Amino acid sequence: MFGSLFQSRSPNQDRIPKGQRLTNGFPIMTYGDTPQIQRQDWQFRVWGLATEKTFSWDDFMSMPQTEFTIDFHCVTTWSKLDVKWKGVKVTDFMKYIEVDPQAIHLMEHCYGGYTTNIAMEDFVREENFFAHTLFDEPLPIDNGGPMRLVVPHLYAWKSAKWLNGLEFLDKMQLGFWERNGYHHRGEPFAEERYSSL
Ligand SMILES: Nc1nc2c(c(=O)[nH]1)N[C@H]1C(S)=C(S)[C@@H](COP(=O)(O)O)O[C@H]1N2
Ligand SMILES: [Mo]
Repeated sequence: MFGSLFQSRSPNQDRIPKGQRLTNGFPIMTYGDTPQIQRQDWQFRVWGLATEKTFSWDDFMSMPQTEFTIDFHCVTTWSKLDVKWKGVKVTDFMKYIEVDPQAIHLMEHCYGGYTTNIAMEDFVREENFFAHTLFDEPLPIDNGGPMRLVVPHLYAWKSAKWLNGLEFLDKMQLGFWERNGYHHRGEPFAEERYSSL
């Protein structure tokens, strides 16, 4: 009896968090206008509790490049499996900057003004990337091109599109959606959808 029950489940069932449904397309989720930034004009700055430093597109291209395939979960209940990207691992990028040990949290900043916050321990993980390529094509502007962050283990609103800066902080501050009712962390398998603060 249990055998047939389990067989009727799709093999990917375990990869889909509770309350989520599979999508085959790639829905575009953007609040506000889409900033138009060319690669040659793109700049990326770190500041706050880190030595201030600005990186160009070429700086990022000279860092180690890695391909990765991940599942992507939006809090509005769609999940997309096996999304293929290429970019710079956060753990590799961290070798190029100097962070004060007091920094325990970050704000992700974007062209257009979007922000989202993330704890240091959620940010510096092997599976997190600055992504510039999606399914072997330059990252489309609607998906955050030229460069976005991808944080697979949290809801996709933490994967900031048109990323242009990281502010290192000694305490948690809330980003755009987090100030507007969403959870400060946003882990899909724990269904951390809405704020409990
Ligand atoms: N700058 C910026 N980044 C953003 C958003 C946004 O509105 N602005 N939306 C977030 C949300 S809610 C989701 S689900 C994903 C969607 O990424 P996609 O449009 O590539 O599917 O981007 C996230 N990053
Ligand atoms: Mo989302």
